[in-house]
Amino acid sequence: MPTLYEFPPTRSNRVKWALEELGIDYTSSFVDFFKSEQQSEQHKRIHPLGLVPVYQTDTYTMYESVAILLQVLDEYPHAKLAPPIGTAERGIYYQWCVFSSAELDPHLFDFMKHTMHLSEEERVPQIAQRAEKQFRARGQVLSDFLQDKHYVLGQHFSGADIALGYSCNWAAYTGLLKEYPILVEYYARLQCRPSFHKVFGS
Ligand SMILES: N[C@@H](CCC(=O)N[C@@H](CS)C(=O)NCC(=O)O)C(=O)O
Repeated sequence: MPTLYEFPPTRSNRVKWALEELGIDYTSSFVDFFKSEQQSEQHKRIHPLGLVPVYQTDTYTMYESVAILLQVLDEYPHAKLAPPIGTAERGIYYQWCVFSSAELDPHLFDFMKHTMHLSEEERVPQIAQRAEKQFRARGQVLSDFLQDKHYVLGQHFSGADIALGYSCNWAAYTGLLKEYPILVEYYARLQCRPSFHKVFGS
């Protein structure tokens, strides 16, 4: 049985959501950030940077939340959460999966740190302002893309919605999502999924 090394509600939830959508059995290994377990020698043997998520099966060990998501959804093609390789839909799916971790997450991370998580003395307003500006540009691009769509691939829910849905969850937490009614509605649709509740709670 595969193992997900996780610390909810961090980016390990992106992988957990994919596993719950697939309905496969897996073991959860809680990596306690409050005890700095992610920095332990034991954890660094499976993630050299001391991060989560890590996904381990009998045959491989992987990190990077979106890469793991792409891999597990390909392993279960009957779930139809990943379009066939080489199709136009597959290209769009790749684009938005990567967009979530490459274009949205870094700015959400900086904004969250410098407005919420760091102590007042450690916060740098210029970093928060820059992160907000960068996120807003990207949020608008995503909003424009989704304005006439139910999901990234139209009516069909896919892994791209899991990848972006995680970023929307993060953006809602930071207060940045509410500026985009289309994204708020999109995120509300994603929240209706039973697997969302299993992973994120109410
Ligand atoms: N690009 C990586 C980012 C992984 C990452 O930064 N994980 C954070 C949680 S969201 C972490 O493990 N932080 C622990 C630490 O900084 O000590 C991914 O998407 O998996």
